[in-house]
Amino acid sequence: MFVGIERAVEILRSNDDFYILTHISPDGDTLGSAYGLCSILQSIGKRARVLCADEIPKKFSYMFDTVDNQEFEADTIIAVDVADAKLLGDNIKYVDDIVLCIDHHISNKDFAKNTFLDTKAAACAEIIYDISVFMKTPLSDKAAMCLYTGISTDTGCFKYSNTTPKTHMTAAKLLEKDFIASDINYKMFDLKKKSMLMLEREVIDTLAFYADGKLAIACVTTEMLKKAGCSENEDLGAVTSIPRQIEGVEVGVTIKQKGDNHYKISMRSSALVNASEICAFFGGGGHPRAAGCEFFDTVDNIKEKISTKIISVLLDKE
Ligand SMILES: [Mn+2]
Repeated sequence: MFVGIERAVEILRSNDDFYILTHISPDGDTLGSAYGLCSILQSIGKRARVLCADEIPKKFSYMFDTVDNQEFEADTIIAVDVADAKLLGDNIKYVDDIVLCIDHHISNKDFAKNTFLDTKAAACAEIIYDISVFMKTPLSDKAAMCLYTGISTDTGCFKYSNTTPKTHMTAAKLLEKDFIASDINYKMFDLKKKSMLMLEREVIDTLAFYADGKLAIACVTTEMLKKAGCSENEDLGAVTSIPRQIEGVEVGVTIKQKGDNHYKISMRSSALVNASEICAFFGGGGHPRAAGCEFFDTVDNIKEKISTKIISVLLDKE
């Protein structure tokens, strides 16, 4: 059931022992929201722990020590930035007990008992900040750093079209706290491992263009990950953005291998095309400009299916 901030806050206030679940392939927003909320709850004397079904990439490790990580059995389960129960990974075991989901995805499936959804928020971390203001809880420097990470990463460092005046005003409030935002943004956006640069070179070689260059499709196979020296669960955000960096490309697609004939698709689009709708056609979802779906098929078949669909959408726009 969709609820407002009052009900969300009532759930947070009236309970004491929380698990905060993130989505799998954790990003800066799900982690920043979870650690930020964890801090806030701990600061008002509650017990809280962040649980992620996947290993957390090292570049986010600075968020670990922002909270007290002691283990305990929770009685209240919350999910943050999780649009669909299947994104919980192994934490799906908690699904029937999730009393509150705080999210900003338009594709949110309302799988929790209560869902506080704000689709205007650029990041879930923006909503966590609103909650802290509503609750009048003190926000520590460390919590602010986590929430800032969420907002910065989900807006591509305030570059994406989801960035609103409120996004900037929230970030400005957070910047009043004591943490070094430029260090976070350097770590999130500029710094890369040598293996990732090698992988980018491989991925550029796979680029295929369709519809007079309006559609670009790139591939990342497990073979390529191995060759470049990347691990299987590497954060592929950098390669996912390659197709849309090319002039003239309205839709950029990255096909990422997950297993034998199992691939995940990341789609990034201009305002011309709704990536969320295209991905929904293939059983996926996401945001209008950034969405994803999954296929059990060969790369050639996937390319064929996706390009046919996107070309027809592009033709409709002409
Ligand atoms: Mn998010």
